[in-house]
Amino acid sequence: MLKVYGHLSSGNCYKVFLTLKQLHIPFEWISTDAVKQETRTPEFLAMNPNGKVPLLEIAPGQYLPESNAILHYLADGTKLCPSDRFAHAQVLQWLFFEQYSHEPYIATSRYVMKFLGNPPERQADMERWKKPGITALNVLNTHLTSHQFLVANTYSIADIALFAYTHVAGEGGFDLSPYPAILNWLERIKQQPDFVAM
Ligand SMILES: N[C@@H](CCC(=O)N[C@@H](CS)C(=O)NCC(=O)O)C(=O)O
Repeated sequence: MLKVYGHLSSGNCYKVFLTLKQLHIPFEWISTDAVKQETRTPEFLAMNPNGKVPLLEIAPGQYLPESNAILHYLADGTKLCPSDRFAHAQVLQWLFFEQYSHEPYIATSRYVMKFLGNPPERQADMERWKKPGITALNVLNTHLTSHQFLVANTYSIADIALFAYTHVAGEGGFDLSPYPAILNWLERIKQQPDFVAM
């Protein structure tokens, strides 16, 4: 059975949890709390030298880190990942967008506010992350103004990857009220079969 090392307060880990649930794939969840440094033990570093969750154990000794690589591994060939070549590439486009243009600003702001208590020494970071975070939300909102879902008007792992930290963006100080298309899309995702909240 697949094993997942992760913590459900992390959006990156929640993405994997939601994908497994919606695909009805059995798995064992091994709670691993990054805030408590449980990803930095010698045992964990032997499995993922990058010291981060989520981590998928496919078979004994066969590990896959990086949330969006895990989503692709799980969903490829299923209803959550289109097989059409262009649509498939568009899914990857949004997964890369999430990791490069969205998560580094929106997830990190949430981490500083929710888990570190928004300390004064991180205010310069918070200020620096605001503009690119807003840009990412604008990109999403503009696309969703004319699309029901991110790719091919069908719910996919692209939506799961972007849902994870967008729906809790407020916890990082990003107000979603100026983005009606995002708010409607978040509601559509919550209506999907076997949806589970974070
Ligand atoms: N790009 C990675 C990011 C993973 C990541 O940043 N994980 C955090 C929790 S959300 C973590 O494990 N941090 C622990 C650390 O860096 O020590 C992914 O998408 O999986």
